Amino acid sequence: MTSTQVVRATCPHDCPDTCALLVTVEDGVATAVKGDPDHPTTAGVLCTKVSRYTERTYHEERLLYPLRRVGKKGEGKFERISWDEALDTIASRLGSIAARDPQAILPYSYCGTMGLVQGESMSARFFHQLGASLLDRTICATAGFTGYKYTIGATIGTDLEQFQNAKLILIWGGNPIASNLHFWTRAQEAKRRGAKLIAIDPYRSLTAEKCHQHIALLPGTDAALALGLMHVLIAEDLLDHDYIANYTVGFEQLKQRVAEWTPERTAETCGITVAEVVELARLYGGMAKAGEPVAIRTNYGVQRVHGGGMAVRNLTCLPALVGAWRHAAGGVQLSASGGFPTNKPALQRPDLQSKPSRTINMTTIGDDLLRPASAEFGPAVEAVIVYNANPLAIAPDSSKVMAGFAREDLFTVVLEHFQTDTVDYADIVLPATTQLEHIDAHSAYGHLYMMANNAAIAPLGEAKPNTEVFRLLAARMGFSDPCFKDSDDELAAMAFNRQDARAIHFDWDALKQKGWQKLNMPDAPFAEGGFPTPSGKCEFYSASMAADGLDPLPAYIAPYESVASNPELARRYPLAMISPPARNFLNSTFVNVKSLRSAEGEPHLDIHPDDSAARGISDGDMVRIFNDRGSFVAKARVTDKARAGLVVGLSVWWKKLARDGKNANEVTSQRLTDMGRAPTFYDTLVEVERATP
Ligand SMILES: Nc1nc2c(c(=O)[nH]1)N[C@H]1C(S)=C(S)[C@@H](COP(=O)(O)OP(=O)(O)OC[C@H]3O[C@@H](n4cnc5c(=O)[nH]c(N)nc54)[C@H](O)[C@@H]3O)O[C@H]1N2
Ligand SMILES: Nc1nc2c(c(=O)[nH]1)N[C@H]1C(S)=C(S)[C@@H](COP(=O)(O)OP(=O)(O)OC[C@H]3O[C@@H](n4cnc5c(=O)[nH]c(N)nc54)[C@H](O)[C@@H]3O)O[C@H]1N2
Ligand code: SF4
Ligand SMILES: [Mo]
Repeated sequence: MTSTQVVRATCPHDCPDTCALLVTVEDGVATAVKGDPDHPTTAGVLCTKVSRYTERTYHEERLLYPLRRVGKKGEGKFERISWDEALDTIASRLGSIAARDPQAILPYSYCGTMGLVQGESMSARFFHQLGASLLDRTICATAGFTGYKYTIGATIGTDLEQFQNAKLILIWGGNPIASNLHFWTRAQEAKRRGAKLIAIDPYRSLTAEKCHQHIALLPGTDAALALGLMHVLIAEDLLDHDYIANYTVGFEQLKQRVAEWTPERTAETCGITVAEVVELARLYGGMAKAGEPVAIRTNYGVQRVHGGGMAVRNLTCLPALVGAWRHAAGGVQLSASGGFPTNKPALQRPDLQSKPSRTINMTTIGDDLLRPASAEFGPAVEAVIVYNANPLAIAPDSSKVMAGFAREDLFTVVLEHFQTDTVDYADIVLPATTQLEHIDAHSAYGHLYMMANNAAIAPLGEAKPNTEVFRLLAARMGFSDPCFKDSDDELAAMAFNRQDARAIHFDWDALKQKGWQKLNMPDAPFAEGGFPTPSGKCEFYSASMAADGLDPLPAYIAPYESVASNPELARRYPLAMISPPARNFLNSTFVNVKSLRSAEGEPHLDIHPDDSAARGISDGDMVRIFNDRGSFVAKARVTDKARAGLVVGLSVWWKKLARDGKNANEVTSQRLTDMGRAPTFYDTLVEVERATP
């Protein structure tokens, strides 16, 4: 007789949707992963990637045993060793480096899992006690978060569960069909109820194709578009004067600032028509004035350029001008993460640091691994412990990242599920459990539910949860604080701060049973102001920005690399390149799952017919994309989905699964955004030519 169980779990991936999963387990084997029909935002639906989760978990290439490198760095040749040998080797190497200067040790991690336990809990405690360098986790969202927080105080906004009631939705720099599916469900419901959907995106993405209107501006010019919209809203008095007077600061200064952003100047800067600017403002302001809920869903496409923080700040000013926040279905949503009172001090124990450590920015890992010791930098990095991340594939300016990880004197440990591009450079590889094999507690950035993940199956092979690896290393390093004995259950139970009214219902044992629990939050968070900014208002003028050396008013910061802002560079590299997520991958996760990789085919480059014709490129040709930083090859798709002057390479491919062993990050740069010290992946000029076979 077979035993069948259904286990409640949570999708761990770096996706706003954080779906509730039901895992069917038959005789200890996970046989199906489905979306929980009862969870209000998941509603029984998963994306293609995670509906095939068992294919990833039981993949024949899963790492099942600790390994030691036997080949050259990058070659990917390893031999099996025991856990004891692996942990002893790591503890002794880290111990001898730490004896000289623990800051020569660097953790490198991001959101391979978004779990609060398997992410930064025991790992953070370990590195804090060790005195290692701190990692500034900037690779995704810090530019926009910073601009958003200067303006409205926290990363909270319109609740996903309200969007179906909006009458106008601007999908601004996001492709939710690929990357925020359960928002798209709501947007479609809004459409059925008569809402208008407008995509603002340089590329006709899967989503832009399905909206009523698509405004294809030049990449990196969103800040200007928002300034132009504010100009028209003010000039045509499409304003909510009462909301402005009561709940905002700096309107008079804003009015002066946007005076110069005429529709003509805006259209010219953004590469769109004057009518597109004026009509969008009239629609947005006019509908708001008529009392209709108007909403903005903005995403990460806006912020991966020099002025990315300011761009998000500018568009975040719009709802307050027109009083859109009065409606639960109005306002703006960038991320819901700021609603969660996660108990980071308890999970991560920064108090274990005996003295402050330096911070290294994960975005500039390429340069930082190659930096010698100096007075400003401190010691050269001698050891990197990578978990929940694949820097060789995802960090900008790849050839530098590769050169850094190829250093013979660098000691590299990678905790992974698979032999990724990064694993190829490891000295010691440790097999990690997947979400089906460990427990975790989750917040989300696209909805407002605290989520639980129960372990559905036993760890495969000798895989261990990240937490267990750091517990075992702590013991070997002689760390005696009792916190290094906390179990995963005990860690999960401290995930949210119950002292905070929003998490008042948090009880780990109950959450494990039920799977989720909504935060206690109002439906319309800023209907009557109450912004968590220093002034308590929406800050058109931000004194904090002035104090931080930034322009306190909305402004336009041009891209580092664009035809308009850098004509000299554009003479050699005239095409702007963006590399947003491919639908069937999640960053570089899933690229090695055959069914998903074959759905994407191979690395492609979308190029406009005018640009391909000028270069003698035909559809299906292999092309080389290059600039001063490097090059990679892809198969050309000649299409007007990419506006003229723009090329698009959907990402993030594993380098070793591409023909030339390279990906789009060969050409991206390590320059940082205006705020948040974030990457500028979509601020890249390139040239494209037919590849010689
Ligand atoms: N399937 C899938 N889902 C994912 C991911 C994935 O890799 N695959 N990644 C996850 C992660 S880590 C994140 S951060 C989110 C990202 O979520 P999103 O930000 O929604 O990412 P995309 O889906 O690429 O949407 C970005 C859109 O911005 C456009 N864009 C590029 N530059 C500009 C610009 O300058 N201005 C404007 N207005 N638009 C621009 C791109 O063409 C693209 O269509 O998605 C998450 N979900
Ligand atoms: N060119 C370009 N580059 C980009 C982007 C882009 O749009 N264009 N997007 C950027 C963005 S938004 C982001 S967020 C970053 C993402 O960069 P990363 O956070 O590095 O994401 P992934 O590439 O998905 O790598 C995560 C790895 O974690 C592993 N993992 C998952 N769960 C666990 C676990 O429980 N334990 C351990 N030890 N490992 C685990 C997975 O197997 C996977 O290999 O990439 C950035 N890079
Ligand atoms: S990747 Fe996103 S849409 Fe897919 S199952 Fe996970 S949370 Fe849901
Ligand atoms: Mo991200």
